[in-house]
Amino acid sequence: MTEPKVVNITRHIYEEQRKYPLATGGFSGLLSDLMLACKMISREVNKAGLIDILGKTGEVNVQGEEVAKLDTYAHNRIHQAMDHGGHLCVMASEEVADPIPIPKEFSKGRYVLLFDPLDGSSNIDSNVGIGTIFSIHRKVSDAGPDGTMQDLLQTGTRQVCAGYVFYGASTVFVYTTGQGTAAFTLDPSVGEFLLSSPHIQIPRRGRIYSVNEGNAASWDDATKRYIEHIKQFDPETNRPYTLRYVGSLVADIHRTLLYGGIFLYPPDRKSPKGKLRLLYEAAPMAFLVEQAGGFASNGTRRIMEVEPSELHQRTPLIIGSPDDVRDYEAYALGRR
Ligand code: AHM
Ligand code: MG
Repeated sequence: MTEPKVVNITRHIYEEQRKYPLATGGFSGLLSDLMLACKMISREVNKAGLIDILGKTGEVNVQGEEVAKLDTYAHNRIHQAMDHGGHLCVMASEEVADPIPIPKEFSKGRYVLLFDPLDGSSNIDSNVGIGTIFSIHRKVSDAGPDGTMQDLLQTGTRQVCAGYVFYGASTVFVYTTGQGTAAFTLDPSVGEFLLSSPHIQIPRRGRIYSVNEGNAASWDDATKRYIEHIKQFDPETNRPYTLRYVGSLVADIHRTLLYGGIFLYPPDRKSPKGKLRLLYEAAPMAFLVEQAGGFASNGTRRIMEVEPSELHQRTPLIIGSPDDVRDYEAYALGRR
């Protein structure tokens, strides 16, 4: 019997690039720097439950360093892994208000990285899955080697890569460079992400909806009517849908990619523009889900085409199986 082929991320990128010569070796270097940081975050997330035993936030560890909160730790790990590799010209993090320049002493590259270091951080203490989300663009400004706001504020359609790492029962990395969406699972015994699904394909229609229904009283009328619709009894159209909501975007999107259905974070009174961030959350997830055959909308427009005007811009996000998201849009556009 022959052994199954084992494909790690480097080999996957190499094989993809032979088929579609999109990027150079620099790109796989960028991704492996990022994955090293994510493996370290994964290790810390796994230890989080031991925090009472090993020491609390604010305490000083054996090296005399402050023990950082997990989301600060995740931000610092990625920042430190990515600022000197020579691949990036600028970064931005959901945790930091302003763009993060590449220090003068390091050479600058032609890529731009936006990341949410630890999304769903309210779930950390309860051992629920959380994740890192990222989005990569090419540098478009030509004033000099440093990246600018113009490089950071690009529409989703211009992403060259997007992905997330899901720290769940196992650690899973899902990414796209525009040639489909592939998933890898971290084998902790060898410290490598190994290919587990070469082409994730989301069902055209699902039967799961995912939304914080606690906000229902302050949704707009279209959202209320759509959610009422999918809860009606009609076995021929597989209704009512069933509800699953983790409250960690990465966990909710991961399930949606695998099983289909719809995830919604619509506007409400507390968050009139939606809660999620366009550049760190919505656009990368939209790219991943579209590459798996799904669709992402802000209610009336394709997320991938929304032009950002600020780094931390928020947006409504309706994402998942294409037929389900189009149904929601029909309500939002007043067609149903
Ligand atoms: P965060 O970036 O502060 O962690 O917030 C984003 C998270 C998402 O992971 C999740 O989809 C959403 O917030 C849940 O919000 P809510 O608790 O309002 O349902
Ligand atoms: Mg977030």
